[in-house]
Amino acid sequence: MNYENLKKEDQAIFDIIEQEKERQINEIELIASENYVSKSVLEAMGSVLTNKYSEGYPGHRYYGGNQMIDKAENVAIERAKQLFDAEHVNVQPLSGSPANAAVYFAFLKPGDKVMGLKLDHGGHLSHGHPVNFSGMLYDFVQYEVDSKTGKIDMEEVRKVALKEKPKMIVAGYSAYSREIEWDKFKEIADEIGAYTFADIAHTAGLIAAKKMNNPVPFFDVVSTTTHKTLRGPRGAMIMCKEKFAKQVDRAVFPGMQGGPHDHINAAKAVAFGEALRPEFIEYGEQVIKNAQTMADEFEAKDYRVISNGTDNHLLVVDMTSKEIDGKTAEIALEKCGISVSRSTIPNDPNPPMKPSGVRFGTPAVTTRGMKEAEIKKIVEWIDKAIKNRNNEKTLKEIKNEVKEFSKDFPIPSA
Ligand code: DSN
Repeated sequence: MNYENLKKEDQAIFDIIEQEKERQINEIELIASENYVSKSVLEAMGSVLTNKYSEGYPGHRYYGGNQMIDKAENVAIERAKQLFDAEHVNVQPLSGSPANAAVYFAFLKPGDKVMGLKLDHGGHLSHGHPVNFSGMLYDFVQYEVDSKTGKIDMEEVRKVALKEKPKMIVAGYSAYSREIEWDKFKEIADEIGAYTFADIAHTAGLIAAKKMNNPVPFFDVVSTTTHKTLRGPRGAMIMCKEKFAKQVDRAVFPGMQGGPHDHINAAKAVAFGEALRPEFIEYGEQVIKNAQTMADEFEAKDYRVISNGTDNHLLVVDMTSKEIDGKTAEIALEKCGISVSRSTIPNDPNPPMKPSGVRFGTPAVTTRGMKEAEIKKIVEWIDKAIKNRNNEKTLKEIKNEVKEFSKDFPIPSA
């Protein structure tokens, strides 16, 4: 990306962008929801398409001059359909929570009963947490992971569903490391006549790479962000059965949003094009191998990994097994140039600001070309940092080593 003008016109923001670029280059990114876009995605995001207003949908806009915007949005829609085997796609949602709000708006009335996974068990705020619009507007009942296995027990889900008879069941999570039994969710929903809603924000890239099961062909509606494992611009989309197309589109616009972000939607098209290439299948496979290697390495060092492993791109580690909380671990690792996010563990006795766990993810490091050997090295550093969390000198030494190591793994868009 050429920032020549920015450098001349706005030194303050230019400097901040340069500093952030340096941080990304010199540090290791293990936040499970982050990734690095390609140069092509970045270029589309930085294009003149941002100048346009285009309320409505291709062929039916409320503003003139949308011939090219229509083409770009249609390319995004067609590629998304191909990637996920979707009947209908709306690429306009601005981000994950607004996409989920539009889904609820399309299928439910305020006060309707919905079933979602509890936040501290791996769910998302927008799946019914009381501080979120979802928990305030809808009557959410929550299911949990099994306290022994750390996995979702479909018999328990069925029991809650039969007892509560929700109008919609939500599956798909933010901090759950196992394959999801979409078919069983569908069976249970059919038993009680509930809608099925999958939020695949975290695993969309792995599903697109055909490395995890795809709920899109048989769930009523599926939302995803586009910037996590899918490696596109920051945004979202909704996929649904053709019979729900109208109500979903109307919920997004004019129900929830005004003008779509056309530059972002074009960048989504670019990212979907990249995800359709064979290299993306290799990427998805390596993301999972890296996460599994990381889980094995942590277990070998006596850390408790929730559910004893992972089937996807992330793992949640109970840091109290090393007498440290998630926040203190996050801060110690940040001092070493390793970014992670603190996380609750199932039935966490500690509060969300200082929870017991840390969530680690491999999408970003895999984009940089890191493989199993590098993951082992990273876990060595993490373990050393945790053990030496009060030793600023050691943390600084690790930071220098991380910086040196990172030089060999360029970031595509930096
Ligand atoms: N913030 C995202 C994550 O980290 O999982 C979810 O919205």
